[in-house]
Amino acid sequence: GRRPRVAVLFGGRSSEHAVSCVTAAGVMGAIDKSKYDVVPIGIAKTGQWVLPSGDPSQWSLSSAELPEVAPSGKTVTLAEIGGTHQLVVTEPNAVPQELGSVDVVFPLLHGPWGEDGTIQGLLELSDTRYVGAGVLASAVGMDKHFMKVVFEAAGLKVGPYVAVTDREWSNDAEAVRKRVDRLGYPVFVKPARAGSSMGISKVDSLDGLDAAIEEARRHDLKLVIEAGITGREIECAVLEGRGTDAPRTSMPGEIAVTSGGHEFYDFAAKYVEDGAAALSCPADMPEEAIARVRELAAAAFDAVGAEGLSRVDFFYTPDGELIINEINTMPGFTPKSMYPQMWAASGLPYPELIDELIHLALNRKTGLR
Ligand code: G1L
Repeated sequence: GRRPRVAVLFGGRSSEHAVSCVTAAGVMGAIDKSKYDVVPIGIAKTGQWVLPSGDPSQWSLSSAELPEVAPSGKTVTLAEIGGTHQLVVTEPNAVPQELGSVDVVFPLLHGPWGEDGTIQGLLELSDTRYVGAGVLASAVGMDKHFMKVVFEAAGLKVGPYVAVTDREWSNDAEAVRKRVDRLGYPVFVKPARAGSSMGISKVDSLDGLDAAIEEARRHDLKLVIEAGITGREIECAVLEGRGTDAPRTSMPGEIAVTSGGHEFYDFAAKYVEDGAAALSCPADMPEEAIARVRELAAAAFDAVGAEGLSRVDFFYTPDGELIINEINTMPGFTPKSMYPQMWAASGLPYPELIDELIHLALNRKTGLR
């Protein structure tokens, strides 16, 4: 039969546009093209969907200029034609050209207008299958506040935190400062919903709090402020089970920040300075703790109702406690990122991981549809 058509959707309006482009390059470089018909679709920073010109598979973050989807004349739209949704390319002064229907979309988008469930909603409305989490899990995975609420309800241990809305900060900043004070310092001030580590700062005393709040509020008017937790940073990769199987978990990994003097694992440590963050997988932990990490990671995946994949991050405290930090339904996904590396170290190489994710999306039971 014909090869399933896989559209790789990347770029987008968020601050992680370039990361998305580099991720798409990694994915497109590893997809088996004898098995799948791959169609790259770029989203320019303007929001315009385009057929990218040039060769996106060459993009990297180490080059002098950051990769970017250029707005172009070749606009892509999803149109309903004869009862099915198809991709159509429109060029000025040319007859619209049908690209045909897409069997599955790989939505490599992060942040607002992509990771928060909105792209997933668009794909639901157009009856298009897609890799990864659905609308609700994507939205919960994007919101560090509701994520904690869901984890707590599922009996997972989360660290002390306060959520701060725009209304609370605007009407009674002093009450917010008092609530934060009860956490003790240091605290981490974070926008509740923002891609990656944008707008996050560590605050060592009340003196720095207001500035950190104002900085985080540039990214989102809702914030979470978390007590600093002493512990090792342990992560686990989760992959949805096939059919009715339980989620599969990788060996846990540990992030060791080895250079650059980053106080915590921030955007620069993750994406910019080569080798600033190193993963050791499997993490050096007792077997019993490894088993607990894997159980908790699968429980977190189920708690938010994730599908496809998620990376679950924990703190492993000196007294052996595992505190969940967050779930990421759209983790870093270049071949060098933590999620693919943890699977590689657990016996599932990047190309096979991608194949498995596409398989899961193509064979997903759709229920309501
Ligand atoms: F499609 C998947 F598999 F669900 C998926 C989607 C997005 C996996 C990983 C990502 N990750 C990203 O988009 C990003 C973190 C690289 C940001 Cl652009």
